Amino acid sequence: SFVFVSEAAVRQNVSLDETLNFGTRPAVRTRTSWNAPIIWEGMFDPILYDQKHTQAESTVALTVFAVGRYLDAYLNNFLVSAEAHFMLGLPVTYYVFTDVPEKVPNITLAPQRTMKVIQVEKHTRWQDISMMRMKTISEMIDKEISHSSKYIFCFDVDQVFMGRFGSEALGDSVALLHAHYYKLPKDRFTYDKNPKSKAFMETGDFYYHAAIFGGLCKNVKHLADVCYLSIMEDKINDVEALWHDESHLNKYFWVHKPSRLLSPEYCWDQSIGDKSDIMVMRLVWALKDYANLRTR
Ligand code: 2GW
Ligand code: MN
Repeated sequence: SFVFVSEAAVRQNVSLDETLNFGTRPAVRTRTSWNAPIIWEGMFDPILYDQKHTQAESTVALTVFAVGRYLDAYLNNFLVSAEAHFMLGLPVTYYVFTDVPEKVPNITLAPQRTMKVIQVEKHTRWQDISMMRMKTISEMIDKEISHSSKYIFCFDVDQVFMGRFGSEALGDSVALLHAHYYKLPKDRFTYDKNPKSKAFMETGDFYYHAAIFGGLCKNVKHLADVCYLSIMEDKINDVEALWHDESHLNKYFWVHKPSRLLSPEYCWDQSIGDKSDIMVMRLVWALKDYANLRTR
C-alpha cells in the first residue's frame, strides 16, 4: 500500500510530505505536537523524494569545520563517506572551513559535486572554535551559499556516513534529535539552566543535537544570526552556556519550531546499547580520542 500511495502521489502531484507514512514505525514518535514530521526509515519512499527534488532542481550546500587537529583526525573520512551517501543525485557544494587549507585532502568528487575550501582563524579556546561557526556560517550564506544553493546543512566533522542521507532530510528548517536524549524524559535534557545566559530555558520540546542542522538558506541564516548574537551577548555578560552553541541552538528551536526533525538514525552513537529503534545507521559518531584531541 505504501508503494501505491507513492505512485499515486507522483501522478497527482500532491505535496511530497503527504506521502509520509506515519504508521510504519509504531514504536517511535513520528510527529511533533506542532505536526512536523520526524523522519525514520520506512516512513518515506526514497525514490519518490529523489525524483521530486531532481524535478524541482534542488541544490544543497554542506558546511563543515576542520580546524587544528580535527582536520587530520576526521576530515578525510567525513568527506569520502559523504561522497558515498550524502544527497546522491542532487548537486552538492561542500564548504570546508579550516585554518590550514593546503592540508585539506584532495578527494575525487562525483559529477555535479564541488568543494570550496575557506580559511578561518583558529580560536584558542575550543569552545570558541565550536561557537564561532555560527558567525562564519551566517557570513558565508550571505556571501555565497544563498546565491547557489537552495538548502544548506551544517555538520560536525567528527562523524562518518554509513547509509543513505538523502533528499527526505531536506526541509524548511531541520533539527536533529540527539541520540542520547530522544528516549529520556524532559527533566533529563541538558538545557542551559543559568538565567544569566541567553540560552536559558526551563523546559522544551526535545533535546536537539547541534552536530546537524539545516534548511532553506534564509532560515539557517536567521538561526546562525540569532545564535551568534546570543553567544556574543553572553560573552559581554561573562557567562557561557552549558553546551555552548548547542545550548543556543536548543533555545532557538524552542522559540522557532523546526518544520522537520531527523531521527537519531541520522546521527547515531554506536556506543549506545539499546539500538532497537535504529533500522539504519545513516551517520555515526566517529570514535573520539579525547586524550589527544582535547588537551586544553
Ligand atoms: C572541539 C572540542 C575540543 C577540542 C577541539 C574541538 C574542535 C572542534 C577543534 O579542535 N577543531 C574543530 O574544527 N572543531 C569543530 O567544532 C569540528 O567541526 C567539530 O565537529 C565541531 C564541534 O566540536 P566537537 O565535535 O568536538 O563537539 P561535540 O562532538 O562534543 O559536539 C556537540 O557540542 C558542541 C559544543 O560543545 C557543538 O555544539 C557540536 O555541534 C555538538 O555536536
Ligand atoms: Mn562532534
